[in-house]
Amino acid sequence: MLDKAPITRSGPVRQVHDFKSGNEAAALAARDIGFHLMGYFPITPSTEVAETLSKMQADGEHEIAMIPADGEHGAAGICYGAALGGGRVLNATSSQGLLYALEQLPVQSGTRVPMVLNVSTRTVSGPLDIRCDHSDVYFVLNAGWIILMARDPQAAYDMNFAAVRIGEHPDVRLPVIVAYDGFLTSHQKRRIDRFDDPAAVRAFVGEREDPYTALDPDRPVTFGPYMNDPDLINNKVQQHEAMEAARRVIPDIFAEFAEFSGRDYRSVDAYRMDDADVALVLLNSAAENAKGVVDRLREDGLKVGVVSPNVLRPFPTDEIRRVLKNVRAAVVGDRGDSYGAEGGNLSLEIRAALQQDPDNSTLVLSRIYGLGGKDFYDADAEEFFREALTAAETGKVDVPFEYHGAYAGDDAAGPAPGLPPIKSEEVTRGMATVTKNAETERLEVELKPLWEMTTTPSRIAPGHGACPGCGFFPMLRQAYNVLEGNIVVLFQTGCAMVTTTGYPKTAHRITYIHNLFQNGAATLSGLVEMYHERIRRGEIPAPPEDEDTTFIMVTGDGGMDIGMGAALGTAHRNHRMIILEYDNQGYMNTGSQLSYSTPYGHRTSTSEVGNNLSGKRFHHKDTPQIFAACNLPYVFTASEGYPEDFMRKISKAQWYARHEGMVYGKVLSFCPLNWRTQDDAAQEVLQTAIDCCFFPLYEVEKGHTLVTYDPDAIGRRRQVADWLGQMGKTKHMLAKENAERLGMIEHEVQKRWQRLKIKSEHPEL
Ligand SMILES: Cc1ncc(C[n+]2csc(CCOP(=O)(O)OP(=O)(O)O)c2C)c(N)n1
Ligand code: SF4
Ligand SMILES: [Mg+2]
Repeated sequence: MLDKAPITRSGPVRQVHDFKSGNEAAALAARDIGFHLMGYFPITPSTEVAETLSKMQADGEHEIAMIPADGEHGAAGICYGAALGGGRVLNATSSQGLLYALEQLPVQSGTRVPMVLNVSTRTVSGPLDIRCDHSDVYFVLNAGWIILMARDPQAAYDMNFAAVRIGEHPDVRLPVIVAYDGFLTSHQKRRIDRFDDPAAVRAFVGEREDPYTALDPDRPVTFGPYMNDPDLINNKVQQHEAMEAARRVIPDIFAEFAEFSGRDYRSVDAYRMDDADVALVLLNSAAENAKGVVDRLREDGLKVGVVSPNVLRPFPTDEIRRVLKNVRAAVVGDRGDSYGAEGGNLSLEIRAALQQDPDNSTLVLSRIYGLGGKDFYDADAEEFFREALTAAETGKVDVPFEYHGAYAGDDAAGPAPGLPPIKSEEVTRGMATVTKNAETERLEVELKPLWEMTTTPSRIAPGHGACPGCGFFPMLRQAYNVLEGNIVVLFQTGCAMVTTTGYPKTAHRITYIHNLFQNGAATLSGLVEMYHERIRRGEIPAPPEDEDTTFIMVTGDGGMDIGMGAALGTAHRNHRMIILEYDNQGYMNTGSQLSYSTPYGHRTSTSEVGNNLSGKRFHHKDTPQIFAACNLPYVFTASEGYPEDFMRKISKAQWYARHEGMVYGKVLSFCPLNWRTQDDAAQEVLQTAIDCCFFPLYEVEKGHTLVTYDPDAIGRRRQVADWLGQMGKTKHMLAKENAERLGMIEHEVQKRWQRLKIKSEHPEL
């Protein structure tokens, strides 16, 4: 909490050294600024901002309301709504997350609602790669947000303070992005100085003042009215003027910040540029690398320097012209291509800035470097300088645009083959026989003995990158034992995807597709329809009856948060496919953040446990009931701990997907790493989850619910507390001070179980 001590503005404020990564520094700044609210959704490498704040919140270090969104689009909406309420708002994201939020960004800038968004930059998909480049932040250049660049953890800390002041300036009133390099800055710890005088910080950031808020009953306001020509274009003139105002305001705020902190930022960072003949222009951490090379080349008498904008929007045109005025040649390195434009965005904008200056004749070479986290070494900077020196000497540019240190690959040198693709005949062994009971109209399944199933080759090859004990693979193996014929799988992003396909290898011996986990269901539904359409047109052979290809989307529980909209759309259209969710109760692939399926009170890296907080604060999502409400032909729950039950259900799922429409199945799937158990504890933990009725096994077939395992009926009912005591992530719930929380989850579990049993017992339900 900030205290109310008097403040002093003379000279740098009291500060302490710390050793922090860029993400941690951004989180510290958020704490020190005292934002009202953060709306967020995890994505590597920015997740740590929310995680760090979550831990701090649990320990009572700040009072920021932390709202876990259902996806970045939701997070952006939460932030926009909160900012309309007049408080200070924060978000952090990267890559696909930024793109998923993109649609909301112009809404916010267009209605002039300030907030701060930290972007830990990462390459955009596809293919998926989690490491740094600037292709994500380049996408938002047209979003109307101010964009500040932060070259190291110190700058990530500092720019957050500047961002609040710049964005909220009455002449500006725009949202602000602070962008720092994923991993290179977000994860590398460096020494930083952080403020140690809360009252002075409070005085520096001041109070947010909004001309209007959505929370003032005395002054109702219409935000975002429908607007047409000519008002819209006039409105955009105002938005343009706000950016122009930012151009004036930014140097003032930077100067104030310099006085406050002792750290002097300019719109353009110019290193040894006073007499430079050639320059290298780079963004963020690569520019820092290049400074060492400048020092070395200067020792050889070469007049070189580095230029690096600290501000991308508004683009510091005048400063760029000034700093490059006497430079004969410059290499502009872009960590992101504007495909087809013959230059990355930075080089295009620098060329445009110089072209407007009649006194400038700097030759510009555009180079694309470091995509997808490709390292940028001293040797790379040196090569750029040599190219610029050659251009300066010869007075001409031989290669205006080029990819640096990369090539288009060699068709002849494809990846070494792994196991050969598997043929449908090899895996169609009749391990499950599905028949319809004429009386009940339900499907019945007869399974071959388990030992016989071991002879079925798997559609997934041995060898994957999952943790020992991971439950996903036994689950998939069980499904593949009984599924017949040709299968096409689509995996949404998550552990199962990441651990089975690391280029150039794939563990899939059948056709596999990846799409991001917000849109897999829609993607697969498109493929399903193309399959049937091409059969209808005679372009691909019609399969014999009962032998249609089966399309399965494999998703984690997280995918059923962010991807819920696409999945529900798919369900309502009733495409002939299966959605198979392995529920490990969290976003495990990104380091165990809470999903909406995470049970109440469970500890995750965004629902931390401390003196002030005790795990997740809302109950787990009842996804099977949501899909049941879509009136699908078949919905089921299962667990890899009950193979025969699961295999019966997945066989029925295939029948329904072939004959009637969409199936959804949720399978409780063991995750020893993040549940904090022994690797071999699956059987015990899953059994208790089922026996305590937290995870009931049931199916909803043509609208009729049937509990397929009733622990009450066979005297195996256990307490929820027994299950919670088996996992490190939940042990805290058994502490005396958490008795009320324990009661809440017990109550919820019992309530849902009772309803289910009533449905199961009633012939109409
Ligand atoms: C739009 C977008 N936001 C966030 C991410 C980061 N991300 C990738 S996988 C994942 C978690 C997936 O959770 P879940 O579906 O439960 O699968 P699990 O990792 O648990 O296997 C997240 C948050 C992303 N790739 N794209
Ligand atoms: S984190 Fe969990 S779900 Fe992911 S691979 Fe490891 S055990 Fe499996
Ligand atoms: Mg999960």
